[in-house]
This record gives sequence, C-alpha cells and structure tokens, in this order.
Amino acid sequence: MNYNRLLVTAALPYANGPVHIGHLAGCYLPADIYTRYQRAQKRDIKFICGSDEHGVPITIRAMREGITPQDVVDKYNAIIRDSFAGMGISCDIYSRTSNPTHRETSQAFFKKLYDDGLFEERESEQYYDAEKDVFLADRYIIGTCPNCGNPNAYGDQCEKCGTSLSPEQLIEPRSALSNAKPVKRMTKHWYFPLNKYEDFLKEWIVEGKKDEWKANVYGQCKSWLDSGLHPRAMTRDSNWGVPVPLPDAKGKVLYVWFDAPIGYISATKELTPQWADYWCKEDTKLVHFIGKDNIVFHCIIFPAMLKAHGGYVLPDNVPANEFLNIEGEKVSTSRNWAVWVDEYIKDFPDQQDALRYVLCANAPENKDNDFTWKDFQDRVNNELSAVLGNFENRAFVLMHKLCKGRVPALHADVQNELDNALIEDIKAAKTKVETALEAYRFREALAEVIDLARKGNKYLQDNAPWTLAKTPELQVENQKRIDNCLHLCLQLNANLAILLNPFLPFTANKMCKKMKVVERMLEWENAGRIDLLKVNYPLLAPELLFRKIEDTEVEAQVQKLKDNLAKATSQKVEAPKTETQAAPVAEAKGVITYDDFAKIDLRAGTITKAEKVEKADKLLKLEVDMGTEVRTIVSGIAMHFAPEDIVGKQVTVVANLAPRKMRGIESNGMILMAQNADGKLIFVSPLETADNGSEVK
Ligand code: B3M
Ligand code: ZN
Repeated sequence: MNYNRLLVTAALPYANGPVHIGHLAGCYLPADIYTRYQRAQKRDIKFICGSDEHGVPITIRAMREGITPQDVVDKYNAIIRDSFAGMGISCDIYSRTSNPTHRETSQAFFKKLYDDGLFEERESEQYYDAEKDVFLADRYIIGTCPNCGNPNAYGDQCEKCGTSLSPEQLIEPRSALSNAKPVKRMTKHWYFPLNKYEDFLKEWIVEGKKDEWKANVYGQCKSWLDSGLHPRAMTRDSNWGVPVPLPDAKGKVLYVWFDAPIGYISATKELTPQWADYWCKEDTKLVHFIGKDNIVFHCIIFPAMLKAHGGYVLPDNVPANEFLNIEGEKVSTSRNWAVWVDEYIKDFPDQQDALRYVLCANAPENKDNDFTWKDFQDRVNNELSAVLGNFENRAFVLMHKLCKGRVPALHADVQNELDNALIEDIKAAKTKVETALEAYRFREALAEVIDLARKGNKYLQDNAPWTLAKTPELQVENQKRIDNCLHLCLQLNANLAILLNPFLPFTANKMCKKMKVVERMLEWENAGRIDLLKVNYPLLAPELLFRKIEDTEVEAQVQKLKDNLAKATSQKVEAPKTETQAAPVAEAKGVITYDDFAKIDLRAGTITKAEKVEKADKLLKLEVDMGTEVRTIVSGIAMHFAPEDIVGKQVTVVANLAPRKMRGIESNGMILMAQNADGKLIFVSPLETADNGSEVK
C-alpha cells in the first residue's frame, strides 16, 4: 500500500499527575523521532497528542487533594504540556479531552452507534453510596486488603502489595466519598458488542498483521482474540466525563476508554480543517504510539469502534513499547519511585538531548528495560561525548589548526581508499538509519548513527593529519591529504547532523549553527551527500557539543530517588482523605525521667492461646504465659492476625497496667507491637527466646 499522508498519535496522558521518563521512553520519544524523521523526508504528517482529562483516577486525585477534578486537569495538563515542550516532543497539537470539540465529537460518535442500534442496554447491580447518592466505581471503594492488611486498599487494587482485588474481597468496605458502607443498586449501561467484531479483528490482525506488528503487540492481541471477546460497557455512572447524549442517561458519562481514543480525532479537527483527509482517506497511514498497557484499547477496542462507526481508517501499526524500570525497580507513582520529566528539566537544564539519547539507546522496545543513573552517566560520557562530541570537536579543532578555519577542498589526485571507504560508509548509513526508522527500530537506528561517528574517529586516527603536518619536506602533497581528510570529516559531520536530527534535535541545531548552515540542510534527502559544506567556507570556532555528567550529579539523583521513596512510604499509602485514614507515623513523644520509665513493668511472655472475641471484629482474647502465671489479655489485633498465626510468639507485655474489662472479659495487661505508617502491626519480639516473665528494660 502506498501512503500519501501520515497520522501519528501518542497516547493521551491522564492529566492526573506529571509524566515520568518511562512515559517518554514508552511512546512520546519514539513518536517524536518518527515524526521528525518523516518531516525531514518532507512527507505530509500530523502528530497528535493531548491530555486525557476524564476517568476515575482524576476524580480520585481531586478527592485526595481536596480540589475539583477541573483543578486537577488544569494543573497537570499545564505541567505535562511544559514537560513535553521542554523535551522537544514536537506534536502538532497538544489538545485536551475536556475541550468542547471533543465533547461534540465523542457524543456524535456514540450517537451514531446508538442510532445504528449497535449498543445493548443492560441492567446490572453496582455499588452505590446511599449517603452521597452516587454509584461507586471500584476505585471509590476502600477497605482492608485481605492479603496484606493495608487498611486503605482500593476496590480494584491494593497499592501496598499490588494484589488486584474486587470490592467483594475488601474487609469492611467503605465509600471513599462518605465512609458509608456501599450497597448494591440496579443501574443501566450501554454495552458495545465487541464479540460481533471478533471475526473482523481476527482477519485484520491475525492474518493481516502477523509479520508487520511487533511480536509483543501481536502476541497480546492474539491471546485476547483467542480467549474470546465479550460485550463491554461503554458508559459509567459518574458526573465527571462526557455526558451520554441520550435523554434517559442522567448522571451517566462515556467510559473514559470510549472517549479518549476519539480524542485523537477531536484534536485533529482542532488542528486542521483537512482533518477528514487524515482520518477518512484510505491512503493515510495511521500509527498509534503507546505503552504496552494500552495495547488492547488501541488494537482491539478502538479499531472495532472505528469499524462499527464506518468511514474511518484503521491503524497501520501500533508500535507499543514495554516498560522502563528505574534502578532495578518498577516505576511506582504512589511510592514516588520515578524520574519526573519536569524535575529532570530543572535539574539538567539544556541536557534534553542527553536524556533523549539514553532513553532511545536503551528503549524498552522488546522487553522491559532498566534505567539507572550510572548507565545514564556512562552513555552520555562514553558514547555521546566520547564518540560523537569528540569526533565533531576534533574535526573543528584540526580544521582551524591545519586548514585556516575554512572547509578545505577534496583533491581527486590524492583521494585514496580510506577516503572512498568513508564516502561509502556515509551513503550506507543513510539507508541503514532509514530502514530501521521505517520499521520502528529506533535503538538500532540511533546505534547506526553513533557507529558512523565512530567510523569518523577511526578515519581521523588512520589518516593522522597532525603527523602529516609535521613533515615539511612533503608539504604540498601532505597538505592535500590533510585537506581531503578534513574535508570528508566535515562533510561527515554535516551528515551526522541530518541523521541525528530526529533523535537529538537540540544538538542537530547547534551543529548547524557551528557549521553556519541553515536548518534546511537537515532535510533527509541531503543525507549521503559529501558536498554539503562549500569549499573555503569559514566555520565557527570549536566548542564542545556535550558536557560530561559528573559523579556528584548521579549520586544526587540516586539520593533523590531514595529520599522520595522514604518520604512517600512514611507518609501514607495514597488514599482519599477520609476520617478513617491511617495515622501518619506518630510524632516522637516528650522526654521522660528514668523514674517515669521505671514505673512500667515490662515482661517477656509467650502467647499460648488466641481466640476471637464474639461480636467484636477487632479483638482477640489471648492467654500469655508470664513464667509464674498465665494472664488473660484482650488485644485489638484481630484485623491483623489470625489466632492460629500468633500462638507461640513471644511478646513484650506491660504487666502492671490496671485491669480493664472489654466485652465482659477482664484484660490483665497489654502486649506491645510496632505499627507501620499504613497501619500494619508488626511483632517486636526478642531475637532469642527469653525466659517467660523476665524483665524487659
Ligand atoms: N490515558 C492511559 C494511559 O495514560 C490513557 C491513554 C489514552 S490514549 C487514547 O496510560
Ligand atoms: Zn495488600
């Protein structure tokens, strides 16, 4: 198929937090590289992106911060937009799904499917907050995790231990809005019959895309299709989102994964009156850049929606990347384990290309990859700086020293094999980089460019123009060889600027300035040429393209990650601010005298029996062997431990606490435990078994 225009989209980030470098590596950077390359090819291309401003995560964030969802999206839309602009992500439009054009476009899309009789209406029971009079998405239901005891687990997942949950599994579920116990209520929703598109999708993907799509993408699609598709609800009960455009749909909005991909269409509409050319003409090549967690939405659900609507092109490719881990651990927003793009820009001003380089050279194209600050430093210092920067700098320094600061001529009479081989390398590099880029193999493409710079360094070394200059008796002949060498090095440098431009646009620009050429030189068709710089043309003085990354900078960044993590985990696991929020780590108490302390009789004891106290969810009745006696102690730990798990454990007992009656049982003492910030209780037991009854002091 021959295409006459390209439409590139990059996943619309949720405007509920800043973007981190994993996002960049996952889809924004590859989309940008691809687009810049296609623009250099002078192809008709539009690059679409924007904020995804609907969905539950945004309302949760609003609740947590005590602001409105609109405040949330306004705040993060601005931060994300600036992060992208700062990193040179050159989308043609960065729109927002809260814009009116999007509301109209997505409503019209829904209405068309509705009018065509496509949706199935279904009633089902959903959780409901009777106090607030709203239906509760799973995320709005909070309770104790049955797996780790985190008292603030969500109805879809416990962020503490990572287990996926359903609201039914939570212990003592409560509404995040009111703390009320959720009840079930009937509600109606519109279901898209995905199952009816199974045959179409199988033919299109399984038969049509097997060799074209990346294996990770194809594999995920295939397993979805193999396990069978089912109707999916395309509406939700919420007051934040695009209202369902039907008369009997009060309090209902479009499901965020229904409206968000339509956001690509809305944004194109905002960008150009010719939007329909890009979306509806068969000779458009549509490419979705996404992260792997979005594959099913872009490869299965959205194409089925487009097909059902009719009149739209389908994606030609969906080159999804895998995930980028940080220092060996998965990125976690709640634990603040991430390198945030806005912070990188502040900490490393003017080092955008250093990060672009590392994220592309180490892109998680086929498997999850790891970003470490040490690797960042190594790659910048040993590859970017030592190979590319060094070559450029040597060519400039030598040209100024040996050729009077002007581009020397290429003398055919002394042109030798070394020269010819380099000319071939320059030509071949263009083809290699181009082939890799067209196939979405960005790492390989970038490696080819660096390889060309490496060849330049070797060529310089082999010619050693600095030695040639030292033999005055052969001056005329040698000067010609020096000229050839530096002529080709400078032409190679111009080629490097063209080939690097999609990846490192800031650097390519600097290179142009130093060579005093206009940016038009960067057009792709110029790659492979060795007449880009005119003979006798004076170039600017040498100046280093890259600076080294210092050990101290790397150490500071690693420390920052650790500090962020410590802060995030000592605060509370993210949860809505409700009264039942677990207490933050208790503040240190005031100083007491030894005499105060000596009043407390602390003793070692062993739990010999434990049983639940009837009608008291939180209490366990314990029998504790104190050496000379067995005490009955009632303890509020039933939410944390099963009776059978604690029998046999040794504990510290406050032995002289005044007796107290709980649920009719007299409790004689108290056992001591540590409590984590998230509310989890931990036994603080002696390392070796102590004699029961021995004093703890
Ligand atoms: N906002 C999910 C994400 O950021 C979602 C992408 C929408 S693309 C249409 O992972
Ligand atoms: Zn858990």
